[in-house]
Amino acid sequence: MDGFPRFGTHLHHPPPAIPPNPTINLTGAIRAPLTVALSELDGLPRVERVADFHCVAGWSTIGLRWEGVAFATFYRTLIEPQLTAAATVTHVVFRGWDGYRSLVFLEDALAEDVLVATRLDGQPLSPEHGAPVRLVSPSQYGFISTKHLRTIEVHTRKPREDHPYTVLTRSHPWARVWKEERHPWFPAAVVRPVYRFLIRPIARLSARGVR
Ligand SMILES: Nc1nc2c(c(=O)[nH]1)N[C@H]1C(S)=C(S)[C@@H](COP(=O)(O)O)O[C@H]1N2
Ligand SMILES: [Mo]
Repeated sequence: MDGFPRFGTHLHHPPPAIPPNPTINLTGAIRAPLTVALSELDGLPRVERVADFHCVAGWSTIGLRWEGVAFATFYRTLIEPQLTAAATVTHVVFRGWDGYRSLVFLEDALAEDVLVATRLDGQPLSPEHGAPVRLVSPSQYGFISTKHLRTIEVHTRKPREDHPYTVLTRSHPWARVWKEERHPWFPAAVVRPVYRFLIRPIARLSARGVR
């Protein structure tokens, strides 16, 4: 696709309101809930990654340049020291200020290309692409990459789904792009035409939400 559409379950809704001094809240298998000020990200090593971005629906944008902190660095520095004794984290939930959430295996979240991103193509993240900070996991389909990151939860087993997923929009737990893991049950060739049909209306509705 030319350009990078705003895309997601927000549809025509505008980007969520962000408080003046946003924090990332950490919860789950840690000793006590913790808030991380976004300014604390500046104290961590920053990285830049150029990557393609693939939505499970079938569109891709080539060569986006993200800047931020590697999630692995964020995890090792800010989360791991807070884990309760004997906690073996298996899953991580990323929640956005708009109520969106993604569920990721810890080992996938720790992959070296996964970022807590604050900038895209040399600019601070725009409201349509996830301001003030978003997850970016370019090797996985876009639904993993929660925008407007608000809360990170660490879990020691798979948490229960809190979304009323329909059969068709059920998400693949790994969502690896190179394996074309678009759907947990149906082969990619089956869901591809259905999802593709949805690209235009979703992109159009999503764009309306920021005008
Ligand atoms: N907070 C939030 N994050 C989200 C979504 C959303 O609706 N809300 N949609 C996901 C989906 S399905 C995709 S493909 C990407 C799209 O990112 P973009 O809008 O920056 O193109 O964001 C993901 N992250
Ligand atoms: Mo998507």
